[in-house]
Amino acid sequence: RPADDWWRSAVVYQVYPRSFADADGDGTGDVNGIRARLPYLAQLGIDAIWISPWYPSPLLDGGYDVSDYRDINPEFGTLADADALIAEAHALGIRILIDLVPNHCSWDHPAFKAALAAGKGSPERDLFWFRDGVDGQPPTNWPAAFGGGAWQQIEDGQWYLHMFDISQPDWNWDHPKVVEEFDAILRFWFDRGIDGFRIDVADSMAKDASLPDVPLKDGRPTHDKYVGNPFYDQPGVHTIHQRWRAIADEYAGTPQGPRVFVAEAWLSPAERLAQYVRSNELHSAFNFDVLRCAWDAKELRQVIDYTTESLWAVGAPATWVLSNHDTIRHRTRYGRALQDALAEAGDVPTDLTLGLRRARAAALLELALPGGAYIYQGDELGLPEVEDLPEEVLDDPTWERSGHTVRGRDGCRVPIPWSGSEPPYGFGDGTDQPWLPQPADWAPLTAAAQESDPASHLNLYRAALKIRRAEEALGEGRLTWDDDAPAGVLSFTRDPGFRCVVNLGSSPIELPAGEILLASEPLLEGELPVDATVWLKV
Ligand code: TEU
Repeated sequence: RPADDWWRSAVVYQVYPRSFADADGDGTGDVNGIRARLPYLAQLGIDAIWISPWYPSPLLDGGYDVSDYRDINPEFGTLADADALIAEAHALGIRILIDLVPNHCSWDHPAFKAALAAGKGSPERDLFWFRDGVDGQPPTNWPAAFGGGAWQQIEDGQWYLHMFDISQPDWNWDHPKVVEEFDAILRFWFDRGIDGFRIDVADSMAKDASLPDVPLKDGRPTHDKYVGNPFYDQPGVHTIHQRWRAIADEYAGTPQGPRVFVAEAWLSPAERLAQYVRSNELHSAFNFDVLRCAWDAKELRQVIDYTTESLWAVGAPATWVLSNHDTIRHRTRYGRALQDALAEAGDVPTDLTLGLRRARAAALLELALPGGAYIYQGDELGLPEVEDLPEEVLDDPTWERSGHTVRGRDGCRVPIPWSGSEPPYGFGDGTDQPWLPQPADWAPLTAAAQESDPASHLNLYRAALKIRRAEEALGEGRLTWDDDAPAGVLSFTRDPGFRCVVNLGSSPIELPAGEILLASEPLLEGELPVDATVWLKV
């Protein structure tokens, strides 16, 4: 594949730095932990890693509350560690994407502190959304993503806007200083050698400055991204993205090639998402529609078709996501009757054996589809959601802001089990316990335990990624459905000579002809069992 186009069919591994690997034993992951695990990632066979925010931050939203965009959180390491990581990853052929959080910063950011201190009407306040209220009420009825209203009142009576946590004030993107500041941040990291950015809530920076209220839904202001929503998917975001694209393109002539962006924008239908990946805007976008989809052949096929068609129509590659740090891990989702990706952890009965089987089948489906694929750390180990974290350790702001009614996203952020038979499973040296407790029954899930078992989840991923690299067919090119496949079966070919068959039905099916490359379950008597995928050379 052409070197400059690596991102069009890349397999990107998401590192959540706080929970990935802890080199200094303080119970929190760090940059040197990532460095130490680079050989593991190279052996896994991924093309790139995307590192969730690693900047200085009070970690009130796991680092999505940035207090300095040009440094590394001292809990995670130093800029020198980051430089070393970038160089070492590149030497192994692994690209590095980092997270840009442009919608908001932390209330610890010096610019926000200055705005608070400078007072009403000051130029410092103009960098954010400070407004007077109306009769003691906030300026609009906008809801915050983590519960409650989106405006916080301060001592002098003014309110500031925070679409997420109260600790995350929204930048005012109508202000040229904000625009210029982010230009400089992009260049700072591109010059340090990173290959691109994942853009956090890429559809949110621009706001309708006339500040209209949003409609009510079930008696409460809606957070829906309806067309015309005053704080999501406003036309102004595209002006910002075009500007960033021009900056990334300045690096096209460098040995590393052009720098790239992937948008995080939870927008449906895919035609809306496609607006973000037009040729002069961001390069690609997470397609969350498969993640939201139940384990159902018809539904999956529809999603695969309309997402590929919408993205291809603007020349962008398709992308596929099964899990991330915001959603219930898919092993758990697929083991539940209720498969909503954003459903609360809790008392829905879950069959984790079924979930694992489907996660194996889903991995081979995802990795056989055209375009880019994302793997969330620990998914290659088949980790389930941790649904029984004690309330006193819950850290996600949704827990606090919902008045302790929504447990939040900690269950997919539990530190990775690397080795050993008990916590901390090689996450750190046990000097300090991991920042979130790991389950007592994770010993069989450690990377070390799975290493030597050819049938393990880890080895399935390794085998799949090895084949994906070797098979010319598994790039970004089209797929062709086998329309005569039995009901409940997804079967498609990729040219040249590759077929993927997923049995989501209720009984085993006859294996199609071809040399078996890989299967998610043992194949008996020429049959593909239920909840299994096979890759064939045809
Ligand atoms: O998430 C953006 C986003 O839309 C989330 O509100 C998502 O819908 C929710 O987490 C699902 O439960 C990004 C980051 O991925 C998330 O971790 C941050 O908390 C958020 O932005 C604010 O920066």
